[in-house]
Amino acid sequence: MTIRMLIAAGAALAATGTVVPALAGESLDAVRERGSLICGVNTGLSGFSAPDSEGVWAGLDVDVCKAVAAAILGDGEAVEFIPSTAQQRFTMLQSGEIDVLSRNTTWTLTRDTALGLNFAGVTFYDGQGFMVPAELGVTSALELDGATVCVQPGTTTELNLADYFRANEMEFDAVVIESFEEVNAAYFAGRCDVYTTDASGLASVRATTAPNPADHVILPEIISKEPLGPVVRHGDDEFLDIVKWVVFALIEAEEKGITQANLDEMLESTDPAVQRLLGVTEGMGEALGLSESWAYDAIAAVGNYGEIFDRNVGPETALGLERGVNDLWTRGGLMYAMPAR
Ligand SMILES: N[C@@H](CCC(=O)N[C@@H](CS)C(=O)NCC(=O)O)C(=O)O
Repeated sequence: MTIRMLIAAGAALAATGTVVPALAGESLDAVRERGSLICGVNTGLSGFSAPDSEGVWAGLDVDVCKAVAAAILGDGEAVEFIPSTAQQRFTMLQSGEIDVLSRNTTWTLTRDTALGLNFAGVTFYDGQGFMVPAELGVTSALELDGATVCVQPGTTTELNLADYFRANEMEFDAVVIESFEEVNAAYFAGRCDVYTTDASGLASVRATTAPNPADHVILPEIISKEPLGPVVRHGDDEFLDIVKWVVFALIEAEEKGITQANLDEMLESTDPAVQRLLGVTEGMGEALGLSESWAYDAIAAVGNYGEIFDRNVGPETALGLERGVNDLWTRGGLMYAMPAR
């Protein structure tokens, strides 16, 4: 055998022989049989997941579920949304009541291990902040010694709050309320001096729930890292792979300039990476146990990551968030898709 023949044989193997057909895991089978994805969301956090007056869910976390449903079933509307409080969410996933949790949930070590769950990526890099009534005249979190703080249980928020005050030798009284509606009502009724949660959550609560948003100030300190993303159960690698690669596909679509509007033109692209992602070159779908149009269908349903961000939480929305660290790595942010090949 010549060296040339060896290289050719190796290339052929790399192209075909190494692909092990994906075994359909339990979750994928269940979603297919049911004809819909059951997605756990929150009870109504505008920008991330909230129902409108007709009960139609919208938000960044909602779009992630729609993208997964589109990739599996070819239909982004084939999703049933189940609301959960912070405290209920992990039990719902562990018990099989939901297939995937997409609910501003922070990726932490214990959730990813001891709780029997797997995080499938990061769809929003966040951090915890504080909001106070402007009339208090507070300008820094370090002035909050002795404050009463409204917080929801079962959150990283509650834990970071205690860490931050202890580290800075400050005292606080927590007002711990499970229901989101009630914790908001308590803060706006003046039952606590401070509201703490993820900075995106503060922006959402201030823009959509405050009687007058200008009456509330979000303090400059960000006291934690809150990488938020979709979660699945341990023990179903195929389903984990699917959710993970759908998230990457949405990011890669933005990296490659593929949008909901130009998707069909992009089928003509001569870029091999675009051809692979959109299934023009076959193989990625088969590797995931899905149809070759999985990424095409996901992007057709909700657009690329940047479109999802802008539509739900970006500068033109009520939340008015900048891309910041959620921008693509090529523009100085953290969003980076692993290569689809
Ligand atoms: N990212 C944090 C906090 C998540 C959280 O539950 N935040 C609250 C406050 S923004 C929330 O989403 N509430 C909405 C609800 O309970 O429906 C975590 O994973 O623990």
